[in-house]
Amino acid sequence: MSGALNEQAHADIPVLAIVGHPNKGKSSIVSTLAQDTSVRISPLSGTTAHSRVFPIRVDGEELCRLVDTPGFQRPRAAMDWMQRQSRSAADHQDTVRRFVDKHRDDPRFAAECDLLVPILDGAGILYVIDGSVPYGPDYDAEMEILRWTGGPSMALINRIGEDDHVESWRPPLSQYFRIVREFHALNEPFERQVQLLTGFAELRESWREPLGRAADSLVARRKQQIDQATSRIVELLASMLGASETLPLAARDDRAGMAKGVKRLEARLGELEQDERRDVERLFNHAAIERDETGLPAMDDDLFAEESWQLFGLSRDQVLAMGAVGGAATGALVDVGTGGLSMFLGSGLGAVLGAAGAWFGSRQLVGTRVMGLPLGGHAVVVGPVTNIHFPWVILGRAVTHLRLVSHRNHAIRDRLRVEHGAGKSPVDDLEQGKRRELQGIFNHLSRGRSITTAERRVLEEAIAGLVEAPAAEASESQ
Ligand SMILES: Nc1nc2c(ncn2[C@@H]2O[C@H](COP(=O)(O)OP(=O)(O)O)[C@@H](O)[C@H]2O)c(=O)[nH]1
Ligand SMILES: [Mg+2]
Repeated sequence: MSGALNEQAHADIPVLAIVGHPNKGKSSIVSTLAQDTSVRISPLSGTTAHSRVFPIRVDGEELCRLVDTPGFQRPRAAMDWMQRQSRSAADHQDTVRRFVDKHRDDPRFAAECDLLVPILDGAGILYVIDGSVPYGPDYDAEMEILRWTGGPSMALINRIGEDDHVESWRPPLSQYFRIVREFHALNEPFERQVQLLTGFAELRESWREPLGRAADSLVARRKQQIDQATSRIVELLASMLGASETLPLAARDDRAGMAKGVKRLEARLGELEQDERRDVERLFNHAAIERDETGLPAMDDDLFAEESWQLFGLSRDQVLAMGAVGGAATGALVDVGTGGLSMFLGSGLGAVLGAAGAWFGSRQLVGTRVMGLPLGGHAVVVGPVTNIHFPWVILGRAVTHLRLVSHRNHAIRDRLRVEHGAGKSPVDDLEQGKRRELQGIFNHLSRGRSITTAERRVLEEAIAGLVEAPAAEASESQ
C-alpha cells in the first residue's frame, strides 16, 4: 500500500516537506521559494500549527509543491516508542507508519504526525537547521526519525543569527543526509533560489524533468516581470511629464487659486507614482507590502524647493554636460507647457491672457498660465513641470523602488523602506551620451507630446540596464 501511494506521488509533480526544529526558518524557506507572502512566519514557535501546502506556480500551472510543517515537538519520546516497536532496520519505515496510525489523535504527537504524513505519502524531505547556533545531540532523534522514513532527503543550513557554527553541523548532517546545502532563507537572490529548486532533482530522478521545466518557467517569468515593470516606468514618465491641472480662478491675479492649482498638480503626481508603485509590487507578488517612501520635493515657490529638487536630481556637472539638449533649463521656467493649454484651446473655450510665471518667481519649477474664458472669468493651467531635474528624479525614484521590490525576498515581513535623495541616484550609472538622449525624449514628453515607439524602446532599454545592474553585483558576491 505504501508503494502505491509513493508511485502516485512520483507520477505527479514534485512534493517537498520542509521539516526540522520549530523556529529555524522552515516557513521562511517555503515563502521564499513559493514567492508567497501569505506564509505565516513569526519569531514565536508554534506559528505553523498544521502542515499546509504551498504550490510553486507560474501562469496558473503548479510546478512543484512545498509542504510547510510544524517543527518536531517530542522527537525523543517518538523515537523511544519506535525503537521499542522495531525489530530490525527492515521494519523502520513500517514502524514510523505504525507510529502515525497509533498517535494520529494523540495531542502529544500532533506535530510529529502532521509532518510525517506527507513524507510517508512520498514527499521529499528538506531538513532545515540554523547554522548560527551550534549542533547539539538533541537534534539526533529527529534526524533519526527522518532516516527511518526512508524518504529521499536533503539538509538545508539556514543562518538566522550572526554567528557561524556551520562547520559543527557538517559531520552530523552528512551522516543522516546525502546532500547538505547552505541556503539563507531571507537573502538568497533569485538565481540561487532557482538553483536550489533544480537541486531537488538529486532527490529523485523522475523529478529532473519537471523541475527543469519549473526552473525554465521561473526564469522566463522573471524576465517578463522585469520587462513589464520597465514599461510601466516608461508609462509613469510619460504621464508625469505631461501632467497638468486646469482650474478656475476667482480673478486674474487670484494667487490662492493658483497655489491651489500647484497643490492639485502635486497631489496628482503623487497619485501617479503611487499607482505605479502598487502595479510594480503586484507584478512581483508583493501586493500586500507596506512601504515607507520619502515623498517628492515640494513644487511651490518655497525658496528651498529648487535646492531640494537638485538634491534629488542631477548634479551640476551632469546638468552642464547636457549642453544644448538641456539648454538653459537649469531650474527656471524653460518652456511653458502646452498640454493643458491646448486642451483648453481645443475645446474652444478661450484665449491666452498671459503667463503667470512671474508670480511664482524665477525659481519656479512648474509652468503656469492664466487664461481668460470667453464667458468671463479666468482659469489657470498648472504644468507640465518643466524643471530639468524633474524627469531624472521620477526615473531615479522608480528605478530605486523597482530594484528593491524585484530583489525582495518573499519571507521578509518588515516594511519596505524606499529612501531617496541621500547619496547616489541610480541614474548616475547612465553614460553621458545616454543621458543626453533621454533628456531629448523627456523634453518631448514635457511638451505634452505622446511617446513614439522608438522613444519607448530607448527608455525601456536604458531602464532595464539600470535595474539589472545591482542584480549582477549581488550574484557576484555570493
Ligand atoms: N535574520 C534571519 N532571520 C530569519 C531567517 N530565517 C528565519 N528567520 C526568522 O526566524 C523566525 C522563525 O522563522 P520561521 O520561518 O517562522 O521558522 P519556522 O518555525 O521554522 O517555520 C522568524 O522571525 C524569521 O523572520 C534568516 O535567514 N535570517
Ligand atoms: Mg513555520
